[in-house]
Amino acid sequence: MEIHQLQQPVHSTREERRKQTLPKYSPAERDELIKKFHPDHRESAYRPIKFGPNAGELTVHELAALLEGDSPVPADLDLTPMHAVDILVLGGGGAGCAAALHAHAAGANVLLATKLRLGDSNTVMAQGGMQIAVTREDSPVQHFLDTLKGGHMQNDHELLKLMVEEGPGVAKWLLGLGVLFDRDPDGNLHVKKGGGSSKPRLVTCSDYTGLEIMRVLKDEVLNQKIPILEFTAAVELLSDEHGACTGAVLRDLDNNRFVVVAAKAVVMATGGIGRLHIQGFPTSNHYGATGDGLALAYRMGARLLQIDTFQYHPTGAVYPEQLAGALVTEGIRSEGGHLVNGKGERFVNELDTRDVVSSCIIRECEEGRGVRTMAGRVGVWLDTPLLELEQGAGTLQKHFPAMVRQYQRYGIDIVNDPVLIYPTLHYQNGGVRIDVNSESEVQNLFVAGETSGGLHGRNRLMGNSLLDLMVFGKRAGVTAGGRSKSMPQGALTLEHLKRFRAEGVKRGVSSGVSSPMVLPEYAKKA
Ligand code: MEZ
Repeated sequence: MEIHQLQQPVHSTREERRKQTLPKYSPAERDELIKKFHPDHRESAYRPIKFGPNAGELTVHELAALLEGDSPVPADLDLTPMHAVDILVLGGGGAGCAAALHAHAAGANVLLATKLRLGDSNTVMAQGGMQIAVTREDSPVQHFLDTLKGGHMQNDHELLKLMVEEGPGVAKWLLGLGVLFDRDPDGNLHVKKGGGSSKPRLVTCSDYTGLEIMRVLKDEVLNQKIPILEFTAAVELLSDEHGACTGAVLRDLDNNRFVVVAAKAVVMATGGIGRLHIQGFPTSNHYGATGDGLALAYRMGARLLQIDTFQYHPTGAVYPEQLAGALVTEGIRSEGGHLVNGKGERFVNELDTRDVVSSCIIRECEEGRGVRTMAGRVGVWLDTPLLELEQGAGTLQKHFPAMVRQYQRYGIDIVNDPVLIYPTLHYQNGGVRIDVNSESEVQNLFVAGETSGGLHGRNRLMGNSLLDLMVFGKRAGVTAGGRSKSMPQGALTLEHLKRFRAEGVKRGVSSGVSSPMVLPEYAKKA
């Protein structure tokens, strides 16, 4: 059947659905749905990690292989440094740039190395906003409670408290740097409501919030003349005789040569893991999101948290094939867009938390109420034309210009036609355990942003990732930058790697996997 014919039930049921209010599921129903349909609960997707700090714990096969994989760095590599700095920042996304700027402001000599171009990151993929309690009707306490509930009460309370309390300061800093957040007619910051939140709390830049923030951060890194190495990927960390972090081995992707950097402290902000395509899921993540930081920190001895839980964003594009996995912002549901199955029925309150909504979409598809494309993908509809009816003609173009354009490029007009969606691998809920200053269990190894874990519990709320990057990027930069002034450079060794390799041999593990992955597997086959 042609896609237009498949869309008919959405058009024919729209008027009826407009009168409907769907109740939210009870806590018991939510738990049951998640256990039955959420990909985190597919037992066959998991196995215990064989060695290292998280030995015996379960994670997905793709990540376990990466953690147990072998470094490309030979044990006898000449460790004469090509660069010697106070702070080495790994990663050129939001957390990396924030850390670099704050370390620089603290008087440290900073080098920022990034595997692709400055700004290529999941930060730019965060479309729908950043949660900050900025209105009179809201408070950091309310933000704390919503986030805790969304995270199934598994969030680190100390980290969460800091994040919500420091939110307003982050908004001020970004405004000062020139981020053009949306405003109300009276000039106040305009806020929108996201899934799982009790109050409108998302500050936005239309549907390209992360892109706008990144534009400004990139400019500022350049303005401050912070040295940058682009197309240079971190492939190993360096340690001294006490196991503290003292720098990194990078690989110049232009000529494949190793680049040794001595640093008094390293801030790892290497981002997410979507390009591992866990359980075969498509992803909303950028091309470099291969979980490199997790593997590097792990063999240094840093413990990982909650690495058995991942976020599958409910609305990833299914059609056209070229967009498979691309994000369709939660903002569309926040503004009233219905999720509709192949029979024209709504099946979940669209503003429930992401894990619940995704579970319900998977349920609809598994139970035969989904819509199959010619390419064999399955999904349900997101009724975008409804927004024009409810909020007036021109709403989509005004509030979601990036989304309109994303589809227009393929001849699809989301003003008149709904879009087909299915959960897409979006975020790694867990990551490297950090303290309130973003320091991992390895001394002088700081971790910020998506590579870190604990803050979001088992399900992150929309918009909390952008705030996380800014708060903990700053904390890493300020602490590492401040500390570096009174600290000598430690010795550069690969002792941790020798120990890790020896443990792997002892456990009989020889996976043959090179780790970190650096670029997705399919990039290497191309
Ligand atoms: O925080 C996010 O994941 C986000 C803002 C995504 C979106 O749907 O726009």
